[in-house]
Amino acid sequence: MKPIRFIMIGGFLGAGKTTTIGRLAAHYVQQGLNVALVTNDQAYDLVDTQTLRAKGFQVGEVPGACFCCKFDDLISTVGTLSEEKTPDIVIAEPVGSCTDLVATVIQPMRELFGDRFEMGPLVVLLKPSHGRKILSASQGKGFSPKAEYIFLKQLEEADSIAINKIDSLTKEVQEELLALVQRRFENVKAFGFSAREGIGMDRLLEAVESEPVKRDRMMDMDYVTYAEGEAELGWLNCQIKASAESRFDLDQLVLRIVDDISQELESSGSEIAHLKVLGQTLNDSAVANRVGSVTESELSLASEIKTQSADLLVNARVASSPELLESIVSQVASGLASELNIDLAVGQMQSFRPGKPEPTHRAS
Ligand SMILES: Nc1nc2c(ncn2[C@@H]2O[C@H](COP(=O)(O)OP(=O)(O)O)[C@@H](O)[C@H]2O)c(=O)[nH]1
Ligand SMILES: [Mg+2]
Repeated sequence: MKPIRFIMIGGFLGAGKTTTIGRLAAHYVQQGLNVALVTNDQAYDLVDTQTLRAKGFQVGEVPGACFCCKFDDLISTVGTLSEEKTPDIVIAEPVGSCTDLVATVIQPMRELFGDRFEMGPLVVLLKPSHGRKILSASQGKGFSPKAEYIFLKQLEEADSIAINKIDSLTKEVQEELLALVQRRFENVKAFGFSAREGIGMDRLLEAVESEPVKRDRMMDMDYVTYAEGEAELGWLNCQIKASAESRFDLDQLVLRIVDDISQELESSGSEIAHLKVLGQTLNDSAVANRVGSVTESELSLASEIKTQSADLLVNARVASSPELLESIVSQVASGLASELNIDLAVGQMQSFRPGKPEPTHRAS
């Protein structure tokens, strides 16, 4: 049987992984290939899974921890996706705060399941807002020194670094970023593209289709700093059921929730890594995103509908305590409910700081 080509698109929270994977999947489907996607998160109820499914793709989900700690679940999820028809390509999105993927996922898959998988390269997306801050400072100017460690390790282990969102950067900033990346990671291939606008897709495809770099040894990793960096982030996933007597604009609602949560977080001095809200009815989906405290909120998927009811999912990764996140989300839901006359029933809420990563395997 022909092996499945396995590709991972890594990168920090909000770098554009889900958007990129959606674009790559559409490209390969158009070429007649059978494509399956795998999403991953520390918690359950993932906006990304629903966003990609809403685009019509076959998506499996590995929730509860990163791929490296849920290695067996990753393999069984790909197995489930292969039940009806073996995919030609599996594209996987690791958690945006995860690194050391070559040693803990790619190499173990190659060694243990080399007959089933043809391992593709690890393409890591660079989030420009963080990249510029972190790469141009000598130290400690990024999100937080330990989260910065994770950000840099993600880039260090990449087979290629794709600077995303160039549509939002001037030519000078694009060149500055590329030079910063090339100076720091001189042996890694780097290029710019835009997942949202489809600019530079030929460069992205070339990176994705190239052979992984041959390595003599795995990257050095300090798991204590890594764990502390992850634990600086508060994580919250929650469901909200929206219903009203008259129809409301779903796009406006998801965007308002992102805006209001962001405003509260800003007043409390908490930096956002990625905040996303999905609104879904039986046939339509809307997604609003915010990828930093200084960037604007945006509607990344418009439903263009009015409805009397919708299921909402909030996924927040913020440098704050989970308790604060919980109280802000509840407070925003009740404030908006009375302002907009929509019943916003907050359901299951998971909030925590990610635990210490304990990979199932680690190649040496
Ligand atoms: N301007 C711009 N925004 C983008 C681009 N790619 C993704 N985004 C936006 O960045 C946000 C986070 O994207 P997402 O794919 O969810 O990032 P992930 O967390 O890495 O999966 C969303 O609002 C996207 O619309 C891009 O090429 N240009
Ligand atoms: Mg994503």
